Amino acid sequence: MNEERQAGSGGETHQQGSDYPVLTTNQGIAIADNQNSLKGGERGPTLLEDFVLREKIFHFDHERIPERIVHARGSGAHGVFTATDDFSDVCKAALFKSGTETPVFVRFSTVAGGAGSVDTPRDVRGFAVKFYTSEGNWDLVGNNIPVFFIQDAIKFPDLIHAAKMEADRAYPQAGTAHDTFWDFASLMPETTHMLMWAMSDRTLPRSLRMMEGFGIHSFRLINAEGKESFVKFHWKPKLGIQSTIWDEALKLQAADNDYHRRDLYEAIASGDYPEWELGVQVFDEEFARAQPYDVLDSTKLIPEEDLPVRVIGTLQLNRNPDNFFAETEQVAFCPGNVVPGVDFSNDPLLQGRLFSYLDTQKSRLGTANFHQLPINAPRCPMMNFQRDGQMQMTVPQGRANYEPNSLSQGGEDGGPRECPARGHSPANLASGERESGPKLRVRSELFADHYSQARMFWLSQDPHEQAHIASSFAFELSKVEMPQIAPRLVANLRNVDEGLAQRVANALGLPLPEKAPASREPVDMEPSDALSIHKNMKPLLKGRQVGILIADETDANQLQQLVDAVGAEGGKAMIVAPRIHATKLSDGTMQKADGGLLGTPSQIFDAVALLLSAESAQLLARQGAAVQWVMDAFGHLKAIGATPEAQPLLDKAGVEKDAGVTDLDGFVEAAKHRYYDREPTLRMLA
Ligand code: HDD
Repeated sequence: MNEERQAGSGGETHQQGSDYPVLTTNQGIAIADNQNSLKGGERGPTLLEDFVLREKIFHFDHERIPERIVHARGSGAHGVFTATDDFSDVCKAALFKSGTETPVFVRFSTVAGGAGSVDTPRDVRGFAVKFYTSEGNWDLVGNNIPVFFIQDAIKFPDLIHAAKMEADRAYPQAGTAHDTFWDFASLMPETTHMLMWAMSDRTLPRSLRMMEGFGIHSFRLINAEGKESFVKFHWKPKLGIQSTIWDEALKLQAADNDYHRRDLYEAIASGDYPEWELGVQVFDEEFARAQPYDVLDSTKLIPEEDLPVRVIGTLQLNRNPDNFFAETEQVAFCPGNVVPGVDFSNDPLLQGRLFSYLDTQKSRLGTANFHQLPINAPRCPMMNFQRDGQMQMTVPQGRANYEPNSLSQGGEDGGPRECPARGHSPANLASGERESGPKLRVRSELFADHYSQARMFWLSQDPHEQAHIASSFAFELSKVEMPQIAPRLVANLRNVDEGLAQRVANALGLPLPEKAPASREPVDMEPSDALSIHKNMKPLLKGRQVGILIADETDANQLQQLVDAVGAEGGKAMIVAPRIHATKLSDGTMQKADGGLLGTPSQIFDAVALLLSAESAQLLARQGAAVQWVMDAFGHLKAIGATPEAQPLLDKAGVEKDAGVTDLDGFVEAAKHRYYDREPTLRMLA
């Protein structure tokens, strides 16, 4: 238990024999009455001298701090990073020494919405990791997509202004389907590669536990001999990648605003700890020079087929925050926080970030002492001569507040000194590389290729994924009102793939516009399977949730067997019934359900089973909620297992037999998959 928690919950116990500690003001004065303010007479006015009331309301009035300008909506967890491979050939950082365990705090987020927005809009997800290493804090502040919208930090305020709710009308919240975003995107062809990812199911993760993470930029690593390498960081979820589909994501917003936050919290609380592997793509200048793209350009990735990902560690999230505000809200990530052995590249997007985060923390947390907050403080010794400032929490001892000093010669404590051997030395010093030139507001030549990798991404997707991308473009652009925007975007898409552009134009009912001139002709790149979700999904029940619909006369044995079978595979079974508190099973026992049918729609499940008697199935086939429950599970391409008696409900919901519609025997196996082949029979995709 840390000091803050003791201060909050410890203290003197009640004198009248109760176990509760005494409630006090912030000044430690015991409170006699927390129900009534002090009044002049029974029906008289409230008195200003009531310091208990004044202090309580004053503090309440100041509870909120400015939310993050981007990534305001987030969920966090504590965990541990374990180095699993000897990586000293590349990096000298202590956290990578094989077997080393480093505490971490991770915050996942959406980008565009405010702090109170929903968890499942179409949006990029932040994946920020703070490593409390023995050599200081290292923050790897990435996303679940390996590229970014823009190439230079100077465009970030424009991008974010365009993406967030519009300036005059303050909508839409948490979504890019509006004029200003697509106006900006269509005028900035460098966004095209990221748009392809954003319009794919990558922006609809099924769970925060089932998405990849990326450091995006090329960073530099240095080993003990001073040898430098470039690196790209990858987080690979042990549960595989899994996304929802658009209709499901929309309905999830209605079903559960906190879908991802709850999923993360419950998984950790139940001991089903989410895990990722940390992988690296390590390369040198020679490799960098040989590529048809610039490795300093954050709109480009390095295909894993060209440079395999080497796994060097495991991340496990194993403890929920004790307090959302103190930890998840106050955590302050800064890409500029690096440890010896890790350094930056000259990526102009990264360079701008090095300024922005420190600056934003001062504005958000109100003081340059934000590093003293428990969630931000390093877990290794920290000593310097920085002093004072708002909310100074430490009490430095002695006279030494400057350096050099000779106070120790007079018998006093002279304080800490520099340590070149352990200190962080910039990578280019280590290599002696010269990085200077004329002052220019330019980008290097290869940055001008905006389409080769967008095309590679498109060609790497399977036909279902391509249909989702084309349909998302069509959906988002259908929300755009200004006539010049959609044709301009489609004109850009012609540089990615003519078929894609045609499909989007057709879906919008627009004539195909003239192809936009490319500032640099795209080159052909081999498709990469690593870029596809469908090619990388793992058939697992672990981490997934199965909904079991029961009603009166459900077979008690079948129910128990199914719950056990799901649990044996690491899945979570959740029983749903029309009446939550009282379902009479076939053996006469009363079963309490985990959720009522009306409040537990099937979109929160990965697969559903219908354990119904003939009579119940007949009854439920006349209930809209039950029919919708099954219809949505089918429409969202999920496995449906059913007793033969449940057939009337399946029929009413329009369920047609396919590989994902099974009897109870085949259900657990079927539940490990999604049935994308079903989709073309259900809805028109672009
Ligand atoms: Fe950023 C927050 C990720 C470019 C400026 N960013 C923020 C967070 C993530 C990212 C995950 C939330 C951290 C948390 O959970 O507290 N940002 C990225 C990635 C980028 C990127 C992956 C490109 C590769 N960001 C970027 C640029 C700038 C910023 C170019 C400014 C020039 N980002 C910020 C910020 C935020 C932030 C305004 C808002 C809250 C915060 O920093 O702490 O400073």
